Amino acid sequence: QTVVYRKDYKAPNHDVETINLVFDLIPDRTIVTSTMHVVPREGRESDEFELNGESLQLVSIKINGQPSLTNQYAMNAGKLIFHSIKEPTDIEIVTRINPKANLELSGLYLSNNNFITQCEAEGFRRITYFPNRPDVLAKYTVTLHAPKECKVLLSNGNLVDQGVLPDGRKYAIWHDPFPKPSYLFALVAGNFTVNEDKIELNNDKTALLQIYTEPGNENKTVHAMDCLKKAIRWDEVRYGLTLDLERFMIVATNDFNMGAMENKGLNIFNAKYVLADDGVATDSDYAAIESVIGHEYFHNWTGDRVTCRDWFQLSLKEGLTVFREQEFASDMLGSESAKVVKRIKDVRALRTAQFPEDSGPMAHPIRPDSYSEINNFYTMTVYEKGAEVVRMYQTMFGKEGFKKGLAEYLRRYDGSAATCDDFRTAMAEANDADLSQFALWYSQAGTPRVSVKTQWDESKKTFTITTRQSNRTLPGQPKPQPLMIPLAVGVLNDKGEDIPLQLEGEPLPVGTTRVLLLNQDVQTWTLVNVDRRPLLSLGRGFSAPVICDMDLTRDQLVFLAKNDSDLFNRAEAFEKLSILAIDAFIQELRKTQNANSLSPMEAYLATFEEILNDERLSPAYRAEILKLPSEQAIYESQIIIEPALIRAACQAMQKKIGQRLKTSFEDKVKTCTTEGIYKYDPDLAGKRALKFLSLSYLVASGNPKGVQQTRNFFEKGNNITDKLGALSIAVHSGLPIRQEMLNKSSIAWATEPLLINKWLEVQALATSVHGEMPVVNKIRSLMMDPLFSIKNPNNVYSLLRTFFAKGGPEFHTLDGSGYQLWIETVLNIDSFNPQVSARLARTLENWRRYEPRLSSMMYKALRYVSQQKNLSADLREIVDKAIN
Ligand code: B3K
Ligand code: ZN
Repeated sequence: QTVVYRKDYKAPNHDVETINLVFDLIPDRTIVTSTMHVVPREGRESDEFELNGESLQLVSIKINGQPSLTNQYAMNAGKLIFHSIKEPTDIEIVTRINPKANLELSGLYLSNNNFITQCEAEGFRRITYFPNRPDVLAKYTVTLHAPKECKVLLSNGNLVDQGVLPDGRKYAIWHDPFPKPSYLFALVAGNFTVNEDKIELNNDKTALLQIYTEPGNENKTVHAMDCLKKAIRWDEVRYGLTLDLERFMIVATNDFNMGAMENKGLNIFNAKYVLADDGVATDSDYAAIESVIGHEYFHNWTGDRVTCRDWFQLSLKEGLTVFREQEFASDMLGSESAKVVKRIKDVRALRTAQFPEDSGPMAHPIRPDSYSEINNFYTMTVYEKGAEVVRMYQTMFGKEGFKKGLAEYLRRYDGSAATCDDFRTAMAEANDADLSQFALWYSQAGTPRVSVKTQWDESKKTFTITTRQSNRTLPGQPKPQPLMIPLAVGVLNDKGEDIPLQLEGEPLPVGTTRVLLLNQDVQTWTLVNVDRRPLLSLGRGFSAPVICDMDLTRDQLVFLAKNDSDLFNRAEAFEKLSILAIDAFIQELRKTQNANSLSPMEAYLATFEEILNDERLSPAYRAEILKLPSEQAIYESQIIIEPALIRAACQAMQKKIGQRLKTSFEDKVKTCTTEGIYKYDPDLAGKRALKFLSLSYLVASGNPKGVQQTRNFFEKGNNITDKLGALSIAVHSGLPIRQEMLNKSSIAWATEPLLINKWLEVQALATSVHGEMPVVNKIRSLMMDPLFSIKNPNNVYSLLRTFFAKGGPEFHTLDGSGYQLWIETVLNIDSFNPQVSARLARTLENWRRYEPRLSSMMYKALRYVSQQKNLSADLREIVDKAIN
């Protein structure tokens, strides 16, 4: 397998100043005529002009209008190389491609007979021969010729002309004034309807906003349009960044490998991040749409105007844009407590998905040093840890300092391709700071650990905080160096109040939350005038992507969970308590296999109840904090993962809590039931979340009224949040009514792809019921259902990826049937869509952490796949890394 190394980067020999593309769009034989104006670069290494191509049929080549001679170029291993381009030259290349046969969904493909493109990272080479690398930026003019049934013909930039060709076909010509890398090229042609609107920009220009969807969905784009307008406004207000286009288009499709794509002026979205109404989108979907619309829009500056020099710099645009998206979503939430809920959710996602990645076989720094398939590196590390690294600049320099740094970065690199170092340097210089040590965040993989010890000296009234950072040594990596870590802390007195923080040598206290800037292995800070017993609140707001270790007793955790003024850290303390409580159940179950006699400790239950009934805390916050840690989060807390035991412990805990706090839960179900027509609003969403949280505890405890209410919400709910919330509880708890509910929904939801995915996902999380078909078999039969298509990534993610990643003991069965299904589906999908098979395959990569009986079968499954010939480069990289 070929591996690409960051250290091998070489600048291209040539620039492509302009490219003129003409597409004759026919589903199984599209002709692409590309004319490039190629200009040699000063100081180039050679005169060779290198283009990439994949799955292309070459029709003809002309150089400066003349048919080319075969000795002018060579073709090998996916490359077309012109031997000697010494002068500015026009090269015309005609290729033929087959969009209909393109099931990889990379390049030009069909979705429901509409033409769609996806070019990041390396899809453009499947359209035409081109230097398909992000540091070659060209100005594009695109002409589309299409059958007359094609109602809509789109590409990037501005519409120059459109009409009917002499043969009756249609045409449209688009010109994008901004130079862009080929991965940002897009084309859409087919039958769509459009919802359009206008926005006045802060430069007094007006931009046209359009959202294209398949017919029948025109009423489901109101929320997305609203989000787009908010995102445009937010970027103006917060960062002074204005939309630079006359029109901004979004197209929704049901066949898409990932979430969405930021093609300049023509974003293409997975329909699930665009379409919303009370019948198809849950509260979480509404929130996710806002984030993804924001994310892709923000790429217009961070990604499109300034792009990446090479794919190792991916986090330069992704980490930064995720951070911007998170700040946007947070600013859209009115209250502090709603913002905290968002932060808790983001951090939970980081811990349950990125931390394991960072300690497993795919561990890589946010700026990787090598890859064999770049599509495998659109990871939680590059995106989410990358965003945390960007956030640390803001933590260190404040919002204004960050804004200055961002402006400086954009000023320096506008219209070009930059590196992570360029960004860091711009930040440092704009803020007059030395960030050389901070560079380590880009080169060191693994989650750093910060162990903290504190000591209070009653007589001297000092409180000493000692931090020790340690970073895991990774095979083949240099010994890790201490990082620069901004650690936000507060100190509570024995009444639970924040005390003013005054460091030794300071004349006065400075606030009650402060950022300690760690930069050595071991460091000590001494606070003075601490006259009552203090307790440290560590890593407030998750100020750095590290694991903080501090030996806290149960009582101290209870104290923090009840009193910490930092709502994020209250949730942290409560989560630690929950893990302790579940751990006790796990220990006990390991011994007795009987959970009936178990009961969580009183202090835990009392804290739980107090928070549940604390009306000063928003329902959304209470729902988030009182949710039992996910099984994936519990896996992270265990030395050896035993899925069955962990599931049993969680169920037993839920049952006990449900029994003990019955009255409070019943009260919440009642008071949090939202009346009237459905409206998405974070506060109402919070109420619904608390209602379903309460209901899930009640149902877990076998409460008949809870079961009845579950049925009612499903039958009578006037929105999908209620219906799906109820269905999930029924299926996950194996209630007898679940089958009837599933049948009803399969009939009611059959014509709506978004709902089919939800229907599949719910069943991937089912709990099997004694005497009935095991869930693995149920999954197999769902794969035969006409509602499921293995060719559709959303279907595969909803059913199979959910099952492999979150099925717990239903997937990790001792008879190996889950792993057998994994092998079959991974190999099957790999034969037509490697990006999806590779993503699916990653669900077994942390096999080493599971109990021996399971881990040996997991290893065998991975090895079996790795022994197959003809694996895609994508899948090969994942399975080989996993077993070696
Ligand atoms: N930049 C795209 C991701 C492309 C993934 C290619 N395998 C979406 C985003 O991050 O905005
Ligand atoms: Zn992105």
